[in-house]
Amino acid sequence: MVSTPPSQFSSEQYKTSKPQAEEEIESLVREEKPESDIDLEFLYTRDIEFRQETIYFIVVDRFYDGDLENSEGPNPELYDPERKNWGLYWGGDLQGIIDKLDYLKNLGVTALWLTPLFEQVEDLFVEQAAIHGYWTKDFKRINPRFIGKDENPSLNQTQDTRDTAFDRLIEELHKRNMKLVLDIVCNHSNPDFSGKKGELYDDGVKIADYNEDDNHWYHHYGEVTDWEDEWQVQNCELAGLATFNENNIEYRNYIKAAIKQWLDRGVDALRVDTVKHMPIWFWQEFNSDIRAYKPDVFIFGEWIYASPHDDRSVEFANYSGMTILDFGLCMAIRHALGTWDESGFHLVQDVLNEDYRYNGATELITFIDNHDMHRFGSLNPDPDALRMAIALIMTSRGIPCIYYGTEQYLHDDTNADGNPYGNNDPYNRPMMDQWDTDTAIYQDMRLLSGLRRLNPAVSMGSQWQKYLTPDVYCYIRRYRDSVVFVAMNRGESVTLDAVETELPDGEHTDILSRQKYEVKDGQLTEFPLDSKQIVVFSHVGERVKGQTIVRVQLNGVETQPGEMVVVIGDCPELGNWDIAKAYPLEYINTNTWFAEIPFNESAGKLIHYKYAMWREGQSPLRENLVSRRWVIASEGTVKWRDTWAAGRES
Ligand SMILES: [Ca+2]
Ligand SMILES: [Ca+2]
Repeated sequence: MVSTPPSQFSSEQYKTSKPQAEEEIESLVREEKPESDIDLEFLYTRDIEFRQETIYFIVVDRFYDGDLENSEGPNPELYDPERKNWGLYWGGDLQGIIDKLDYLKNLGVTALWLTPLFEQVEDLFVEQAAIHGYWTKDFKRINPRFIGKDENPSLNQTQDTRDTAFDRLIEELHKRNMKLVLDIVCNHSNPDFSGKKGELYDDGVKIADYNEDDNHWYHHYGEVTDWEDEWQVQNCELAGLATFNENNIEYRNYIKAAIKQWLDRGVDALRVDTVKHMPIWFWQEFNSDIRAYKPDVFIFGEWIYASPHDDRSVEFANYSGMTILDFGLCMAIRHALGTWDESGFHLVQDVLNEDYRYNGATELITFIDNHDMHRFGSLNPDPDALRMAIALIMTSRGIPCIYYGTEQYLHDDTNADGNPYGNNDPYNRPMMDQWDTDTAIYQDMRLLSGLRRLNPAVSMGSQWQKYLTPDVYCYIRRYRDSVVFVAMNRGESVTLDAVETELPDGEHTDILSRQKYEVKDGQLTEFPLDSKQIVVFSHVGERVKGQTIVRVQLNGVETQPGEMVVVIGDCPELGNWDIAKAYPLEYINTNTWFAEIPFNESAGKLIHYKYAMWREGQSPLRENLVSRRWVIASEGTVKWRDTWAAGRES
């Protein structure tokens, strides 16, 4: 049972609210209309564009110690200045990240995902301190180990005090046009340590306790025992962590209010932990509320071992209101280039062939390793294999996320057994130990991050396989007349007779090696690829320009070759309902069509539109609905995401 707080309808509160109500009524009967406080920007923008970003994921404690004063923290026994005990804090903090921002910016990083920054339990659980940040004590306070010693919130400071290392980090990031991704956890608080469990605080005030749970903030069903049982996965505990009861509105209000405070401080995006362990309705409500509060926040979730073959993770990616980390592609790359599976690049293409299952495959977050699996370098110490894996995620569809230290070949192989699903935690979280800006991967990332921002084919385009064997992989990305061609070879040196590139004829320069190649009739002929070589050509076509650009994505339309999807509407940009002047969309995959539509005349106005399909030799098929409508923002870039309303034969 969820109890109602007794104070909610106290007479005192009622008295204080009465004059306000009278004032509201008065304002309604006044002749002049009260000024609208509805922010119309909310109507214009559905979500932020994140596809050009290059994300870098940092375990804060293991990156750089920029402030020796805070390292001992509230409990000095949890700190190991020698950095020998892997279960203890090693001193990394937010000042350390600020100190290295120029190193990161120069690497091509445009967004930082940091492990959770919330205040953690200051105790050991199975000989581990909460260095990872997933054992939260107070979602409204910062881990004092990450900010200045005198900025510690328990020293009479609260979340409202906005002059901590966290606020300076946000300021320094934004100054460099970089973004911050806050890692959040809604499923659980903290585990049983020293007889305590699930003690939770609201900006320093205790509000819940697993062992005295009168208000039912937690589920009490014990550990998950059957991972195939969806009810258990959603309601039972993971590794003894106190698991929130999402049916309790007080809990939901607390967690949403906490996250909104962090957004107020300038957070740009959220990475959400353990999304599989809460029902989809919770996430739909959460995302709806968060975006109503801050419309341009980008959100992605961790559905562990999500795959295009797993219906439930696909449903989550399509209907929860957030995209997900692409474990499917990650595992394929780990098999192809980590453990050198004999199927090689076929495994990668097999995953991409399933992209039609996602409504937004170009927004999946791609990666090759993280804090919960062997580092890629532990699977395969060959630096050239790592280079290929990074080049692959930085040029394929999706938004790449690089685990800290990858550019320095950072890895510790203690207990690493070569199993791509293996997890040598905590040894996959070593301290950054060098800052060399001349490594091959540092240089590649810098160039490929530039490519992602310069060429829209990489961030928004379709992906087409052009040559595929287990060892050699050539593909292109295409959007309008922009093209990127990528080739890589994990095997012995080869010469390919002919490869289609869709590039314009003439000389093209590999952006990694600056070597020049000749394209004739759209083909590379007698194309040599050394062992472990990567080649990337970029051709940037004309960019779409307009006062307002609407990025339109349509899902669920089934087309045959020769058929084309267009947008028609009641404004000049959409042909004033003349289908001959409709705006064409680009094919991305069998489920997705996309276009950037420039609006000038109709910027700032209400317009009506619908989709239609051009078919050779037949009359066009229009959507079977009256029309869709939208207010076009007066400037900037916005998105529409629609699903085809099945037409009828005319
Ligand atoms: Ca420190
Ligand atoms: Ca749960």
